[in-house]
Amino acid sequence: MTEIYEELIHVFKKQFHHEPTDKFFSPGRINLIGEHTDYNGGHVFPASITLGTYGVASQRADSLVKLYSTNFPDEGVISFDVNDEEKLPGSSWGNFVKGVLQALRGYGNRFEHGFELVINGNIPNGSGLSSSSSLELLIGVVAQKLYDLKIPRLQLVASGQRAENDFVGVNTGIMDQFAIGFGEADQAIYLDTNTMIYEMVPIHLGDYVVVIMNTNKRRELADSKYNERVRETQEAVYQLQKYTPIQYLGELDAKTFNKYADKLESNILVKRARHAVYENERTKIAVEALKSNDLASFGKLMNESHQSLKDDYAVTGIELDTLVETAQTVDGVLGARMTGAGFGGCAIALVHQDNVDDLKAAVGAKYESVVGYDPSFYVANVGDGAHWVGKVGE
Ligand code: GAF
Repeated sequence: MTEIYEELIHVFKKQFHHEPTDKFFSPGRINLIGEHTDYNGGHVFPASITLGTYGVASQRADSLVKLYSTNFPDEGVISFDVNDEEKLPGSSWGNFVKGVLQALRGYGNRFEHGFELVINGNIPNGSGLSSSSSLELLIGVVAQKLYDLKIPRLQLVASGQRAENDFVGVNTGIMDQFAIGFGEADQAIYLDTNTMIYEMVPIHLGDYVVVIMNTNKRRELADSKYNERVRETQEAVYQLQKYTPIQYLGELDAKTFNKYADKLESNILVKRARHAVYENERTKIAVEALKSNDLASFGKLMNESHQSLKDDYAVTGIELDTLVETAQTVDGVLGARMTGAGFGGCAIALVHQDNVDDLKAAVGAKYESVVGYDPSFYVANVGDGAHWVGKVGE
């Protein structure tokens, strides 16, 4: 970690000709179970991981923001006024920064000065481990520290989500930003996205580990398909409201849903809504299983979750299915499922530590033969949420 900051300070001095004042870190996340439930008012069970976005920054005397990422050197230094509301052209990562600043202003925060920021992220790009939310929360903690703002954590989290929704145009739920804003080492977060009540649950896996399996697939059209699922489940709610007074599918248990399912006007809507309802139920049971150290039941629910995301929600695809379905056949694997939005990105497997190499070998070989290129593997370590790391030089 020290080396990453030394390198960032070096790059900062080269770009801006003075030392930065402060160091920051913001993680990525995995979701253990509870997928595509957050915008449906259901439960989620994510955890922040030790991969993430590192940053060094200092405040400027004028109102300019100057950004540089060692991951995107071709973009060079991105520069704009801290209060400017225009989007940057194309898909510049600077738009996530602008989006968070705009959302923070919307909550009444005022910025007179700009800042300089150099970042490096080690979350694989487009992997579905939420590199965008990691950046959003990094900007949140940078603004909080540099401007000495007393911003409540939930406002930082909501600002990240608003950046994503209003500025970037993806209608995501709150899960990713919440996991990154509230994450703690070795704990998962059990969040009810309807009430926003949450509970930290220690992750005691004994001899088991969570392995992240990356499809290394470019996530084309992922944003538009994601928004399509949001629309479909909203439409299902709208149609069901004629029979039962709900705001979200997460308010329905499986029995009540089945009573009204045939009122939905298309089979597609039945499938989408069924996933949202059953996944929410599974998540509640899975959290109880983890609390009572019943990893076998937890693993089984992971498998069921993936099946539902494949058959009913249609967000997996050949790459994720190959990873997950192969992993499920390996000795020592208790369960496997895609994690995050899907359409590519990553899956996770709950596997005995002695079988990690078997998993990599079996899944790697099968994936290469079906998909034509290699997946990547990382053991997930659960680390702290977004935070100020310290002063430079301390
Ligand atoms: C993405 C979104 F950002 C989350 O809000 C969540 O909906 C997830 O997909 C699916 O569970 O990561």
